[in-house]
Amino acid sequence: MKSNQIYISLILSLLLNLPALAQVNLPEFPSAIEVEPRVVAEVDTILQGFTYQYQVSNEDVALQDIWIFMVEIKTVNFSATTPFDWDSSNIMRSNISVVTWGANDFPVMITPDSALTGFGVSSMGLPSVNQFFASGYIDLPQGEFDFKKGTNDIFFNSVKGFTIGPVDPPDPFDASTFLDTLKSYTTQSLPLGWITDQTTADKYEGHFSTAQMQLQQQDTTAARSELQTVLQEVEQDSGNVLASEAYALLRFNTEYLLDQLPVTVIPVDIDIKPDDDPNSINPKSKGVIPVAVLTDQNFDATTVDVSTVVFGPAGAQPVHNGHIEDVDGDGDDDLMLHFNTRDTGIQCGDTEASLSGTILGGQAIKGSDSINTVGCK
Ligand SMILES: [Ca+2]
Ligand SMILES: [Ca+2]
Ligand SMILES: [Ca+2]
Repeated sequence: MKSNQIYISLILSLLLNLPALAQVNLPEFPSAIEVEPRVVAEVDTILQGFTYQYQVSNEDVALQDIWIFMVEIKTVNFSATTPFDWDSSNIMRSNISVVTWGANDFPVMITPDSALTGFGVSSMGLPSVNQFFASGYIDLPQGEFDFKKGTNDIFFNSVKGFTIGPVDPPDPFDASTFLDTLKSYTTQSLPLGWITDQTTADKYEGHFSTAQMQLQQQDTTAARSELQTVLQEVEQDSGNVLASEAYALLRFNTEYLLDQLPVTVIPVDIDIKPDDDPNSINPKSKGVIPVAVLTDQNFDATTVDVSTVVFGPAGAQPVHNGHIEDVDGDGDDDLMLHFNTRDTGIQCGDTEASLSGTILGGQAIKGSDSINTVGCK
């Protein structure tokens, strides 16, 4: 261990652990708050969870170098990466858990009017509004000190602000409560400058309120659609009216919420080979298989988004845009589609084939019909 590392460990332990002494005529414990930290956080998805990357800068008006940077972490499952010649450790005290980065050497401290990247956290935890703390370098005098109230507490003797960091998803999960959290992230982002204007904040709060109302009315499909709109808008707003922090809060929490909301699938009636029963299919045929999507009192087949439709185990796409006709002669309009047999993936011995897709507006549909494979010897 380098001597300066020992020194840092000593000061960290002083900052964290020493009881206040009530003696007179001792040198005061130095203040570590003469720093002007600005923190920019960006979040990316990885295979399992997220990476949080922090850029820490120290404004030119600062009088001290930043040599300790801490971010609140609201989960126990995370790992940290550090800039060159910095160390990281985890501290849990008084219900606040932080990852702590400390500079090992003078040249790597964040001097006034400079910035440093490389502070990273990987976690399954979702982005939330978390505190950060930054402390200035203290040249400790020798001997004992007079501890003013809190000066031996790094959570006190540091400059605090807000950034984003991971939080465990709520357990048990309640979608409406989660939407309250999303609304509060929107509200908190405005004064922090992560959302630049009230109109944008109101827009997102409106989406979340609407989704909440739709869920109360058991309309999961409408709520999902409202949340998909949020995902489209955060992409458009990213970098102009949304800073990276608000983008991460709104996007990744909305995506998480969508994952928790069940996709409802409308069951539809299909008729494979409308003129045929049983529906004989030769899997080796170079021809097409006609499939009708039928309209009934609960479902209008003319609303099907043909571009989304797939048929058979291999998911064949229709060979044309389909046409509307009353296939079954019951007086309402049905949708007639054709699929190349060889694209369907239907194999000898299969007894059923399914068609799926969505209607215009996004709701999923699925229907199946029996088949009888021939020409298989
Ligand atoms: Ca048929
Ligand atoms: Ca009908
Ligand atoms: Ca019909």
